[in-house]
Amino acid sequence: MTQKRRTLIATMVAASFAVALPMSAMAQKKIVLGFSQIGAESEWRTANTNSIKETAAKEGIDLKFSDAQQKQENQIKALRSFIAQKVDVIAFAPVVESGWDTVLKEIKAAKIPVILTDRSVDSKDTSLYVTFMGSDFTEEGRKAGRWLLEKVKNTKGDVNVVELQGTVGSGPAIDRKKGFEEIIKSEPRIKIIRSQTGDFTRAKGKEVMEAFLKAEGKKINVLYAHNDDMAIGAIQAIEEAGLKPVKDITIISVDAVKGAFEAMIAGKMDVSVECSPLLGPQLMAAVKDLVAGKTLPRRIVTQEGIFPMEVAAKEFPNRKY
Ligand code: GYE
Repeated sequence: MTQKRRTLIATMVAASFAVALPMSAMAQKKIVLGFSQIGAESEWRTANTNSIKETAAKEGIDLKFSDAQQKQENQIKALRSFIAQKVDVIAFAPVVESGWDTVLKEIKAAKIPVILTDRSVDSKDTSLYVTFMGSDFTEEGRKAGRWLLEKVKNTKGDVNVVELQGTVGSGPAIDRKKGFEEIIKSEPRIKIIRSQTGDFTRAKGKEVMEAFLKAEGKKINVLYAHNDDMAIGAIQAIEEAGLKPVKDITIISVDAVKGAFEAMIAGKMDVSVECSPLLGPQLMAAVKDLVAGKTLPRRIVTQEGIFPMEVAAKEFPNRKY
């Protein structure tokens, strides 16, 4: 073979590779992600689901999405079905903190990596999951508490708080209570006179606030709700009882979803502590990194702020959820 011919063949082979490579890349198997969502209990959750679905589609990840309707048993079933389907990665937002060890061990035995998103688990064996990405709920509770301390610092007399807790046993309910209490204990005038779960929904928030109003009436000075949906339900109850939110009862809430901004602009909510549901991009990035064999940080914390009603109208156009 002449030198010239050899070079020609070499060039042809190289050229055919150049064409063949992107085609084989295209034919490459898509990453399959099993995601078990808690439910659709709040505006926050809907935004979270949308963020996850949209980003998976954009990143070309095959998402197996399952809605547990706020029941742990449904989540456990979904996780087991992801094992059976041999997905590449499992991610889930655990509705409550406890009771996951058995299923997490099954997943580990199947060698499927687990990412916790939004809420965490209380498993002692931290090798059962790779990372936990989401907010610092205790800090959110502290932010709510600090806002209240500042609000009452030049006033006199008791500050009677009623608290609407999130889902019993869930990370955000436990930690938002803890963080708030940690801060308000420095001011003995602030007292939580009633505290009950409203399960993070508007309907329950309204129902429980009605009961609080019946029992305590005008004694109530402040409502601390663990999410905006419950606060919005409670605002309805307050108005129906002939009282004025903000004026008669200070309303403090968490999430800072659009509904809260609308309430603040309407003068019916004092403040909402931000909790971002837009976890899709960081989740999909983590899934890709995992499949590529990279090591993830054990904890990925979402950065967030706090929005009092005075800034609501100005901030509203910038809100994405
Ligand atoms: O605050 C609430 C939702 O886990 C952070 O769940 C989430 C909480 C959020 O239902 O609105």
